[in-house]
This record gives sequence, structure tokens and C-alpha cells, in this order.
Amino acid sequence: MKIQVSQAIVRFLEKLDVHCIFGIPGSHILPVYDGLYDSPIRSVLVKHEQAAAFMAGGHARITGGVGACITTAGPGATNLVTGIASAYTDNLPVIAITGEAPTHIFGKGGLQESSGEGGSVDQVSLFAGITRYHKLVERTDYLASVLNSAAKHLLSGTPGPVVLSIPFNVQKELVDESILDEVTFARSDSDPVVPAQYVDQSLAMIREACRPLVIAGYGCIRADARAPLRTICERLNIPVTSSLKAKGAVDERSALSLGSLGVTSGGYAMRYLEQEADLALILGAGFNERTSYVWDKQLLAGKKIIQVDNNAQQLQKVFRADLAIQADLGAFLQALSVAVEQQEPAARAPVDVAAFIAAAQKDIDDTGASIFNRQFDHVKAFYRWLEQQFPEGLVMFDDNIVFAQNFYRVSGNDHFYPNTGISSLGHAIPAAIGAACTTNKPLFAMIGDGGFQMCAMELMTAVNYNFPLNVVLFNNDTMGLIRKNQHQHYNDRFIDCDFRNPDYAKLAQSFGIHHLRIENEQDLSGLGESMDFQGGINIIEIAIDQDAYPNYSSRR
Ligand SMILES: Cc1ncc(C[n+]2csc(CCOP(=O)(O)OP(=O)(O)O)c2C)c(N)n1
Ligand SMILES: [Mg+2]
Repeated sequence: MKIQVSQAIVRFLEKLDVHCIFGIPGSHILPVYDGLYDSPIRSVLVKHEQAAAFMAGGHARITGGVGACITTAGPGATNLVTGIASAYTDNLPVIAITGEAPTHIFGKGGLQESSGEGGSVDQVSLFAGITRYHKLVERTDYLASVLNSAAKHLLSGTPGPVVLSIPFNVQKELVDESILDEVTFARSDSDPVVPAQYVDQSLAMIREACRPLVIAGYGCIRADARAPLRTICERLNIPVTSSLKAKGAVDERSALSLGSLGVTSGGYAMRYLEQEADLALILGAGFNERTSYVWDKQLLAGKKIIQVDNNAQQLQKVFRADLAIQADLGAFLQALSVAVEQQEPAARAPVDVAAFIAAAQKDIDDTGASIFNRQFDHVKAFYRWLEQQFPEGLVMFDDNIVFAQNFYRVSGNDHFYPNTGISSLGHAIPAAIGAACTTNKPLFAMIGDGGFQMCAMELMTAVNYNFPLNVVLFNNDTMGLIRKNQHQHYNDRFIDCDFRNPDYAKLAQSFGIHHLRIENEQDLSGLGESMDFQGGINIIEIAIDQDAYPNYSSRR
């Protein structure tokens, strides 16, 4: 049977198991929208296409599946750029479908044309550096092959964004529906068979070590490997730390957790790594600037290193490893945990991580090296309240990073998504909305007032669809990080960091949502009484002094 290309695209999305698609219509994409009318895919109308791409990314992160967004030609597509770049740096399977002017007017100055002809915007070039696959589909005879390539990139073990731009006339052409049979929708993960010697060699090195340390990276989260990782660490008495992105790969409230590793973290894990560890087991971690303390050579000096990653490019990228293993990380950890369970538990004495942290904290307090002074006590208390309030787990998208990294211990039931990747402000609210249409867990977006003002209107998207969401808004009337840098490195010559905020109580009222302002620890008691965290849309505004700076060294 013949169907329109627009319908074929919608069926393609359905076969990719897309549940929600985020976007804004325009005349150049209306045939695909019309196809969505009869589809079980839920379309969500947003306020800005950048947010649509962030939402698709948030959706992909929480579901582990494909996130989707849709825009018109020209500005609809160009507005996607930062969101798609973010998905690219975070390896997220996000597909964007964009409209395009009809092919017969290419090069003649068509409205919103982005064919690159006749001086128009060249969309193919625009997306070339931030997608795994991008195609301007000018004809239907190769459509099956285009869809096949798109599916392959989205469903691969190391996915990334795909943009398909389809001219208006092509959307309306007829194709045989059987072209979808030519597309492979199987996930192409890396080889799940892990050679036995990898497991044996790793275990031998771990058993020889006196003080091994696991450094878990985002690969552990992507591989959904929390369970085997916990077994390995518990049976072998190995303390564990993580990159920021992998917070919670092992329950941060468990006895073996040293918290996360990185410039903006409390620093216990860094101390343990430098002072105690003789073997670092680096699992799916890229060891970027933040995690590696700007590639501090002292961190790993004199230690044995095992590194395991799905991606060969990550292996020994910034340091040498004694044993570098390219393997499916989930399968490797599963195999290692089975091997560990079959053997006697580790003979080495358990590490008293709590005592190590207490001693490190005392030292930090004594030397005045603490990242946060008393001006942040209410923020700290807020995160402690959050930990106690939701033992069943919550979902947190974080623009702010520095507070949550230090104060919130991600449990085994939580899902924590920091704004890493391209680190664009204004990401947390839309990304959380992308998750809101699929999770029942309490959902939090942590964001500064600068970030909030970049994406605040997306809260009305949550209102439109009644998506429950809690926004924690840190109000310091400034771009705090920038102010801190100008304080530390530019002699307090503050330029373009401070700004005025609206009255957030009134803003919330006009949006029809709830608001509470927290100025001190006592105010926290109002939280439980006044808000429905599971079903409502709430702004929790936390006041912070404009001159309160976290005490960590900014690198630039
Ligand atoms: C899109 C974008 N523009 C600029 C920056 C640079 N930047 C990083 S942090 C920051 C300030 C953030 O201010 P706010 O959201 O209020 O958080 P605060 O630091 O005050 O807690 C800026 C401008 C960025 N990360 N992303
Ligand atoms: Mg701020």
C-alpha cells in the first residue's frame, strides 16, 4: 500500500519506540504533524525549539530509548542547534525531524529555505559537526536507506543525534509502506561476549592490590550496571567514587562511597585516590577536565590502572593504563560480578570509608579549605531534607552542579542527570519536562536564576500538559559563577554578571503554580506542608547572598 512520506516518517518513529515528540509546528512540517494526529506518539508543544531538543535529550536519558523533536524549516531548525549539540556531547539518541522549503524553489529565495543554494542557509553544514547523521532528503528512492542509517546511529551502543530534513513536497510524495521493512530496528550494542581472560586479569590485579578504588563513569549508568557494580565493590571491599555524571552508579549513601570525584566535589575521593589507593579501576569514565582536576598527574602517579570502556577512543586517552580493555561495560561488569561471587570474598580488611571522610573533613575544616562557608548552610540543609523526604528515589536534572555534587548523595533509587556535555545554561527545566511525560517519580530541576531566565517560559509547557515538576531556583541576583571568577581573577571588576529578578511569588501565581521562598533553615519546615511534590508544579526559591562564593578554584 502507498502512504505519504510524512506517514512513513511517523511510522518510523513509532518503530523506534518513540513515545513523545517535542516541537513547534510551521507550515513546512505540517504534513508530518498531520501524520502524528493518528499516531499513539504524544506530541508536546513547546515554547522554543532549543528546549524541544533538551526535552528529547531528557526523555532519552530517563527511558534509555530514543528521544524525538520536530520543527519547521529555517528558524525552527536553527533554533535546535544548542540542544542537538548537547545531545551530541552526551551521546544521546535524539532524532530531530525538520521541514524544508519545497525542492522546486531551491536556490530561488524561498521563505525559510535552508538548502544552501542561492545564498540560503546551509542546514547540512550547520548540523554536520553536531550530529552522528544528518540528511536533507531530496528524493524518495533512497528513503529506506536514509531511515536505515538513522536507526543504526540511534540504536548503536554509542548513539548520538540524527537530523532528517524533509522538503515540503517530499513529505507529500507517496512511497510503498514496505520500505519500513527494509529498516533494521535492532539495537547494535557492542559484542556482549567478554573474553574470559579480561575478567581473570582484572581480578588478579584487584586481588594483588592493597587499596583498590573503583572510579565509575557515565558508561556504568548507560550500561544500567548498578547491580553488578555494587556486588563487585561489596564482595571485594573496594571503595567507590564516580565522575559527576555517574553520581549514584553505586549508592552514595552506602558504606563504600567516597562521593564523587572532581573539581567541584567535596574532595574526599581525590584524597583517597592520591593518598591511599594503589589501584584505580576506571569503568566507563572519560576522565575529563572536571573529573581529573585538570588532568592532575599526581592523581594517578605510581598507581596501577585498569580501564574498561565500550569505546576504544576513550581508552588511554589522557593517561596510560596497565590493563586497557575494550568491551561491553555492562557485560564485563556482569561477568566480573559472577566471577567475584564464585570466589571467596576479599581477604583484605574492610576500608572504614566513614572514618576516612571524617578525618578528611576535619582536616578541610582546620585548614579552612571547605568549599562552602556558613552562608550555604540552608542550601546544605535543603539537600539533606531532600534525601530524607524521598527514600523511594527521585529524578534530578541539575543545571547548577556545584550544590548537588557536594550536598546531595544520590541513592541507588535516584536518577541524577547533571548538565554536563556542552554545559548549556537553561537545560535543566526542559530536560526535566522531557522526563516528566514518562516518569512517576518525584522530579526536580535544579537551576540558578541566570539559567532559569533562559528557559522559564517552558514552565508553561509543563502547565499546559499538567506535567508534575519541582523547580529549585537558586536566587542570588547574579550569574554567580561569573561573579566568583571576576572576584577571584579580575579584582572585583564585576561586569555583566548582576541582574534583577522578577518577584517569583507573583510569577508563579501568574503561571498558576506553587511557590515557596527559603531564606534560612527554619523556612524548610514550610516545604512539606505546602507542596505536592509528586503531582504539582512548584517553584522552590532558595535565596543566596550575592557575595557568597563557593571556595573552589575556577580554572579560567
Ligand atoms: C548558554 C550558556 N551561556 C553562558 C554560559 C556561561 N556560564 C556558566 S555558569 C554561568 C552563570 C550561571 O548563573 P546562574 O544560572 O544564576 O547560576 P549561579 O552561578 O548564580 O548559581 C554562565 C553565564 C553557559 N554555561 N551557557
Ligand atoms: Mg545566579
